[in-house]
Amino acid sequence: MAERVEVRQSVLKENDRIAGELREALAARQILCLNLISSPGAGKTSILESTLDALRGTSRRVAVLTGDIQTERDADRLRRFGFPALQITTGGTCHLDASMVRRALEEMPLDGLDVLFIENVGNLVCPASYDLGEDAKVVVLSVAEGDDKPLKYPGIFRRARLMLLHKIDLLPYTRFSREAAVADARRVNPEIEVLETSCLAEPGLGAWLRWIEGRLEEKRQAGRPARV
Ligand SMILES: Nc1nc2c(ncn2[C@@H]2O[C@H](COP(=O)(O)OP(=O)(O)OP(=O)(O)O)[C@@H](O)[C@H]2O)c(=O)[nH]1
Ligand SMILES: [Mg+2]
Repeated sequence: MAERVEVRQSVLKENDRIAGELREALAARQILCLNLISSPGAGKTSILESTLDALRGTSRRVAVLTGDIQTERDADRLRRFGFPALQITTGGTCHLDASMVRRALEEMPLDGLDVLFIENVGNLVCPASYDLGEDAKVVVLSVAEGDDKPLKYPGIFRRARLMLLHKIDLLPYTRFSREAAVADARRVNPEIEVLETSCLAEPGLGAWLRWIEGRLEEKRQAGRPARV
């Protein structure tokens, strides 16, 4: 048992080292990196589809890495918007790690990008432990999943900067309490920001798009690191 804990700690340590290098490479180019995490089917790819659709009419340049255990389906969905989208197929692993992202970025030129979106493998547990060099983890909780998730899976809610309460259009058909979900998320992470979104109906994704612009502005004001 003690051996297993040691192996896990050294895997995470090596992951953090690579994630640190990725963070430096992204900071040097002033690229905002967002790591989207949720259970399967909460709506990560749909949110990214609508985001890319909204951004293609602007001067923003973005790219997506999308992780799944099998298939290229999500990358195929995301390529339709004219931005680079690469699938990372993990072949069984339930999360992305920093070395997978580093490998994928060897095939994706970073120069000129404003935002790199990473869609993690659908899973509320394992992806929380792996730093990918992102500026922020974004947890997507769809109202169809139940409002008890922040306390049942606290790790991701503790580490996320933002929670998207998604599929808010389905609220009338569920017993989901947005007040309970937000209160529980803030119990594990008092700083967590919360936005309500839907890809199909009001309020849409406007608040999310404005949040991204806010993070880009934050990044611009912080400037490039002096050393790189
Ligand atoms: N009602 C409703 N359905 C949505 C919304 N967003 C996504 N969906 C539906 O939810 C289902 C799953 O969406 P995806 O975007 O594939 O979810 P995902 O999180 O990328 O799934 P995985 O990659 O498999 O983890 C699809 O049938 C979408 O059409 C929404 O805002 N409202
Ligand atoms: Mg997906």
